Amino acid sequence: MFNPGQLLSYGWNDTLSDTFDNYLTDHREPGRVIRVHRGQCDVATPRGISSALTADHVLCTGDWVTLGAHGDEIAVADLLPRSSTIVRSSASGRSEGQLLATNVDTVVIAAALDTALDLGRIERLLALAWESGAQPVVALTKSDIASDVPTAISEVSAAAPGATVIAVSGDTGDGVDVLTAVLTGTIALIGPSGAGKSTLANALLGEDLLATGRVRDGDNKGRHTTAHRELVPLPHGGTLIDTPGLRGVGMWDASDGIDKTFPEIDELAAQCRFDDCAHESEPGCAVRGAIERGELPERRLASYRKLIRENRRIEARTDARLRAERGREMKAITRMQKQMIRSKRR
Ligand SMILES: Nc1nc2c(ncn2[C@@H]2O[C@H](COP(=O)(O)OP(=O)(O)OP(=O)(O)O)[C@@H](O)[C@H]2O)c(=O)[nH]1
Ligand SMILES: [Mg+2]
Ligand SMILES: [Zn+2]
Repeated sequence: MFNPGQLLSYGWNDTLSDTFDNYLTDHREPGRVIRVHRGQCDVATPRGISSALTADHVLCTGDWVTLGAHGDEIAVADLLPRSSTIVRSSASGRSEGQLLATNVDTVVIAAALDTALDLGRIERLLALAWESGAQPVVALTKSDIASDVPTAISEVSAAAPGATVIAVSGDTGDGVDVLTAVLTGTIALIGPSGAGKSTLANALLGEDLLATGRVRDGDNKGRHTTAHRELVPLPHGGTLIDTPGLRGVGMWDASDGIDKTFPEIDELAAQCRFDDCAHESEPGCAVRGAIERGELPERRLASYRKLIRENRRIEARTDARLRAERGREMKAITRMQKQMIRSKRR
């Protein structure tokens, strides 16, 4: 029988054991990526943490891999299929998505109560989280210095159907037990810089393992203290991925995630008279009806529209890139065919 050793504290389970059966030969070892550097990564293995070359793989913290010998060094041999991926459109605006974390079961969206609530941002992060396949939870952090926690909870809950909203303080530990109770498997903390992700992570870990940094005076924005995505084992089972503060959160092929973030709009839209209702001034529009009756905040519809529009733009850009790639492939094929014909003539 294979002995997972230290991998047990990095999320190893029976399902993984079955999956790895297809990958593990005599010379391969299983591992989980805990941190990615340039061309290299730190991997948890049955025997401890090992450094490995990434070879040609595009890896992310949370990935399950196999390791093999590569000359004198160790390299990642296989990347196993991911059970979930958190992806945003890359900050540089290129037409590729950027992976934030993989194989995550619970996404903890951190929003601090020392700044004005940004419901739109929370909805963005929820769309990303739902799209990833993991279960989102919203943690309203710094509850110890908040003026009106109950109002914040009810406002955020209205913007987060299907997700649990919990007020916590990484400083005093308030609410941390409630949060722990809803977390399963691998959890990833995401949110803006200064939201208190690393402070909360330390509270969940029960020790100050991760660096935290003071926010700026005046606007309470963070200083991007966490620079790397990092996976650490939790003391009572499960694993945690802390991530650097997000500057912008662009949608990335997230139409399902957006629908799950706004389920009530989807439901109402099904009752509109016209199938292609844009919920603007069409007669028999159930969405506008709900807004007029005060049942759906206008803000929710505007936020939904914004994310849908953005997602379409990204999709169009990706399509353009794929078309261009296909065009290049076709040209290469044509060139090859011409060369073949020429060489036959010779
Ligand atoms: N009062 C109070 N302050 C907190 C709490 N959580 C975090 N802070 C403070 O907020 C600041 C930022 O906390 P971090 O945990 O570093 O924030 P972060 O989200 O990890 O930020 P980045 O790593 O930059 O993305 C620090 O000064 C923390 O002490 C809390 O629950 N209560
Ligand atoms: Mg941090
Ligand atoms: Zn309508």
